[in-house]
Amino acid sequence: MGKYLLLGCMAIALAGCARPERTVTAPPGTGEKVIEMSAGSFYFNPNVIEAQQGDQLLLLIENISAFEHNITIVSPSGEIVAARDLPAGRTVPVKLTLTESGEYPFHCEKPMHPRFGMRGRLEVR
Ligand SMILES: [Cu+2]
Repeated sequence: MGKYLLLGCMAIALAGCARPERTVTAPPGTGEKVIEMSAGSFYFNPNVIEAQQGDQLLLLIENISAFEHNITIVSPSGEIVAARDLPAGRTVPVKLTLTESGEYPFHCEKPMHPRFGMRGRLEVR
């Protein structure tokens, strides 16, 4: 199954392996906002997170695959604000304060994984 997915992604790698967008919105209010995510081969779910400037997020990212992944999050001004490896089968907490508005792209740092679809973004208003 995973192998076929990999081959399928490789076949369309030049166009990028488009994944449907799965969006969640951080709840309103103050305090830490918990967003549960899963990381698989090769996707994040959700892959679009909507939040407000100033939000403090706690991303709980469960790697549901048998391979190590990673999440690297970049601020709108281009600074890496989080870079964490995600061991197979484990849940890794990632805390993040959204000091800027704009788009925070994120991806898995492992070779070729972003091209296979392992990326997403935080949209901060
Ligand atoms: Cu990965």
